[in-house]
Amino acid sequence: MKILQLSVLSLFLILTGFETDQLPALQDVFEDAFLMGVAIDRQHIFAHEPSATETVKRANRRGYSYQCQIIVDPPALDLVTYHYNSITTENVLKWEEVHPEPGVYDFAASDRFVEIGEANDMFMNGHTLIWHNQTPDWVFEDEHGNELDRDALLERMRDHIHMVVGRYKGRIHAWDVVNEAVNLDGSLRESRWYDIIGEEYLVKAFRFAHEADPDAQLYYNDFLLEIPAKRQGVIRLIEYLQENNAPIHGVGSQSHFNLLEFHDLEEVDQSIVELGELGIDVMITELDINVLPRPGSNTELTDELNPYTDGLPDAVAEELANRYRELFEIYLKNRDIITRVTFWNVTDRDSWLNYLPIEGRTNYPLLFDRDYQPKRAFYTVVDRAKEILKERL
Ligand code: 9MR
Repeated sequence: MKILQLSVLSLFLILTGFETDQLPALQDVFEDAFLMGVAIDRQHIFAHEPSATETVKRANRRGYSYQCQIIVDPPALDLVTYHYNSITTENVLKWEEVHPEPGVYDFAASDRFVEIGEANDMFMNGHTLIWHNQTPDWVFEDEHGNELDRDALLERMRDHIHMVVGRYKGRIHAWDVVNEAVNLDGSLRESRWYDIIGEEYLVKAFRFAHEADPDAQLYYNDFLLEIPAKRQGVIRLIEYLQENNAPIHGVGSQSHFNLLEFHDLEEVDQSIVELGELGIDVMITELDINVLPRPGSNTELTDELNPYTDGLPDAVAEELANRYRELFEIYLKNRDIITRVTFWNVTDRDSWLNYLPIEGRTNYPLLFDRDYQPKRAFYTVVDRAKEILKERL
């Protein structure tokens, strides 16, 4: 009798959709593996302040800034708090946004970011302190427009890091201290930081961040670490930091992939293993898969470069799902090395790949579509992760 009652109850639950309605949360599926994170921006941070539609500055890949409008996005914030246990600032802690003019700091967005993280008990990553991009020219110049000397720039760097990291001491858990300092061939990028201070700017940035918050986790972050020459350059950079006693605790592999020219998966795997040998945390920090053709030097928007304005064809959705599955198989295999996997943006609607390197395209790089719904790639990743993690129990 009891058995009959139970099966009637399960039938009822199945028929009413009670069990299937509850979408698995990524943070639960991957709980035993690594943190699951996402980059958020003003439209999420101010989601519950509907009057906060605003125009902000964005830089394209040539460093040219343009204005764009941000419209608040409450459903996306709900999705963030449901699925993720870590958040990263997409833009609001970059120099040009948090410190737009000499002596002028704007912490409104980052304060709110921290409140959201604390209210939801999330691991928070501040992106980024020292970068060649989205850093105003005045940072490198005196009041007459002359280039600063080494000591003056170091002082400016110290003030900025102390102010920003110090404000969130004990609250923001981790920082991408230096971003993208290495060229494709493995040499150091000749940014203005490098030109004026020399390679020691790297050590100094980490020291200043550590002074400002001795408990914060401090990371180096870069892209295309799947390419051996670049990876070797990043490994050399980290070893240089370690030899000079710079407090570095982790390395972020951005992981911006392209569906049409996908990296050799063995190199993806190899890069995680080799970075793990440095003895610091390894994170996947900006994961997405661009499904559109890469424009090369073209800057004109053409139909060829924007083929899926009416939706993603089934075959491409399938390919995207398979690529994500293969990546997560590698991440899960290396789960003793990887501490966090962070997606770069919440839904296809807010991905940077819609407006960079060409404005006005319709891209589909993430696990959630423009209507906040999980895509085939979401279910493929979740199902495979459940299988793998169950096998390992
Ligand atoms: O997603 C960011 C976009 O909104 C900005 O306009 C762009 C400007 O350079 O930066 C994007 O984020 C980048 C990140 O900070 C560093 N790695 C590459 C990311 C994508 O370009």
